[in-house]
Amino acid sequence: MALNSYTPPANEFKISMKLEAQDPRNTTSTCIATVVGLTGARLRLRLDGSDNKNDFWRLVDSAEIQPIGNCEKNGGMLQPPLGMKLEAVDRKNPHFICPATIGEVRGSEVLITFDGWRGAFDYWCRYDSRDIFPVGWCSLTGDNLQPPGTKGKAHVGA
Ligand code: MLZ
Repeated sequence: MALNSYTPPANEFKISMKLEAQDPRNTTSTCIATVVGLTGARLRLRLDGSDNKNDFWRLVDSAEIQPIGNCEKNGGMLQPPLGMKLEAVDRKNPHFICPATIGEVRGSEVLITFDGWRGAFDYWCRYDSRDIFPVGWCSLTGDNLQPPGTKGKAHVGA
């Protein structure tokens, strides 16, 4: 492996710019990421839908980051990051909105799994279902967000 030359690549990125990045935990998957920090010739990146616990750093000219549109241009499919978090209606107890995790994606369908509960409450729905919300939704609307359960799967990424 060659060392990098003494002429570092120019860093023309700005905070909050979006790009396509390989998911570091799942390198066959390309996701949308946001520049959340700049250090010299490196970018601090956060996959959209992920939290600040999984930030990663890439050199500005890394092949693992590409401009938006690159994946589609090459016939690829953008993916949500592994363990994208959300708040979801418990369809067996529809008065409850609970912390949840995407367990699997198939085309436009997503598998909703409830944090701290075994599979009994899981369901498949479309990605644009009105039963699923981004993290922070309940605190915006004033709905009561249930605490996670204490059984079964813990939170992915925690
Ligand atoms: N009382 C019920 C509520 C479970 C709610 C789970 N939500 C994901 C029970 O304990 O089965």
